[in-house]
Amino acid sequence: MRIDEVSLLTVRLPLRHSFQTSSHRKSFLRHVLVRAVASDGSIGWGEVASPSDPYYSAETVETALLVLERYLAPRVMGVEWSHPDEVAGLMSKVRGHEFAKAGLDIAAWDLSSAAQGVPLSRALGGTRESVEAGVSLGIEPSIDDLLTEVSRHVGDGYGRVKLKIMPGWDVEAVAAVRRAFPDVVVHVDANGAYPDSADARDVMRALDGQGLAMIEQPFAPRDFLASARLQAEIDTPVCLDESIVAVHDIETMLALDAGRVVNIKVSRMGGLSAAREAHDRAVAAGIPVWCGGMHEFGIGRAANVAISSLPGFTYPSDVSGSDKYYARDVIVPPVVAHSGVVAVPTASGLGVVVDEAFVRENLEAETVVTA
Ligand code: OSB
Ligand code: MG
Repeated sequence: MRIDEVSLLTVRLPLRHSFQTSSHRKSFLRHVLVRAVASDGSIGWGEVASPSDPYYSAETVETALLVLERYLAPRVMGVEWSHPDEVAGLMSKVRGHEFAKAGLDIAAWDLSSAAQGVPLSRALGGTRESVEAGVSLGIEPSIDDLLTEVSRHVGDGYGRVKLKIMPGWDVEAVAAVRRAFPDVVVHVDANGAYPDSADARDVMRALDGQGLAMIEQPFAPRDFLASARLQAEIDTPVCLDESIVAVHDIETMLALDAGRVVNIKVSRMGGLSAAREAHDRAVAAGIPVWCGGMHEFGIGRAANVAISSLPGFTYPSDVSGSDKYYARDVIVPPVVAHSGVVAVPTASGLGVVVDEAFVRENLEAETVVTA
């Protein structure tokens, strides 16, 4: 295959419910959709799910646009390839910028699986026909508001709930949810908000007694040692998210016993090729994985569903239905969860139809890169 043209479409969608993590609050999202045109005229879609601001990782929407336009698209365009892993290889000279790379990588996987006439999930080695989804709930103004949110999603059939925590919003909020919903699988995600301090370790020890499935990213992304010291003190598995940007980071985690679960995010790792490799490495080491999300629009969401169909994804993924976040999605039909389960598309490629008219109605900017 050969990609001859890449359009970068910056699309803005409002969130149905504003979302707060330990670092920031947002009420709308801007993602860059990647429309790659192959030499045979076929079209592949990808999504850059970077947040607008550099608070989750160093990337932003603007850095992704710059790096795609100036470095990544020119490296990939006009080059013949037979497998999307080669596209990841072409981009590997560029250091970092994983979210930007993921946009083009997903488009390449879409093109190649569609050309073979197989669903993306099968092209990746996926074996499941449906995947279990969980919801990620932000920091709410009060514990009552949080309980209302949990109740709404449990009522929708989701059986796994992730609660965002930060210093001052942790043990009490989690205990209230545990009391009200003792049968729901709960885990917490700190997005690296805790310092490596005695106070933070007290909080983690208190959380350790709450029957949580895992504690996600308690400490700063590069602080594998703090994470390892905590894992040695508590029984609850530590899960790493922001720390795992490359497969090498999984090796570091294993060598230090800095965590016992990996959140694999397609965006954070630079695409589906890297996510699949991370899955294989974790499975070989006996480490369970699950697929994290970045509030993706439908294209990135479909990629997350596809990777979640691989056998090592044994814990419910953050691939809730599009309706959790958006009144209307960029794909038709949107991703739908029934009783917390999402069907893996059976049509070839990403297996979803992009609503280009709706994309254009919500377009902020467009850049077309040609060879
Ligand atoms: O840490 O998993 C995270 C969203 C933005 C930034 C970081 C994270 C998240 C989520 C979203 O938790 C999960 C989803 O897409 O449903
Ligand atoms: Mg996380």
